[in-house]
Amino acid sequence: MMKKLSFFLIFFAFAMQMVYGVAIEIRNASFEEYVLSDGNYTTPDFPWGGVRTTNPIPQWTVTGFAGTYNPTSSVYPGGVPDGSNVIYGHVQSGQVGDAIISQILTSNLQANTRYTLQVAVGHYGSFQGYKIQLLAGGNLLAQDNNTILPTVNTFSTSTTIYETGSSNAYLGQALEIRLISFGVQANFDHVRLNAETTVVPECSSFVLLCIFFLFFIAYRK
Ligand SMILES: [Ca+2]
Ligand SMILES: [Ca+2]
Repeated sequence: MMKKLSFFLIFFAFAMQMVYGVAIEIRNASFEEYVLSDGNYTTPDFPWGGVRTTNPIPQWTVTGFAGTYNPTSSVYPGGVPDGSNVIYGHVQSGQVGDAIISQILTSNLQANTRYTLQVAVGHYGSFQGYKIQLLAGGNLLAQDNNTILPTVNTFSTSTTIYETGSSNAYLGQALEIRLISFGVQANFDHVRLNAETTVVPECSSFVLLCIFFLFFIAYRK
């Protein structure tokens, strides 16, 4: 009877420490807000084609040259990872630097949490690489610095993981995602950020009580 009870208490003590997984909200995460005809794209300042707009990727801040793009099936015969659109970063002749597409999220960095950032990276044309970064309060937490090379005319998934403990210099600061396209050009789609938080309940005193009780049983034997 005592043995059964002690097993139950051990089980309960572990069960009390729960992991909650949530998908963190990213606005226009699949770049579908702009409706484009097949093959068309938005552009910040390219006078020779595309849809010229000051807001080429809604909800995202564009630094450099980037836009939303609906590729034809000759560009990506297997289709795009999600929906119809992707984004591209580009460098125009005479321009220097990479295109940076960023979004500050409404979620803040939480303690005891494992963050998994996933982004589909597409290889089209003269792909020169990319960086995918997770930040909090403008501070870099983790990044994928060009570790995957998708096969030409296909997408592959980049995964970046960052884990916080009970303390972290940037807790409570706003999370941010940055997608960086080197040169001409990287494509991105289907941005996902998942957070798994380990919740140590307030009744951790109960766990202590369980341990005390187990010691008590062991001592009696
Ligand atoms: Ca999409
Ligand atoms: Ca298309």
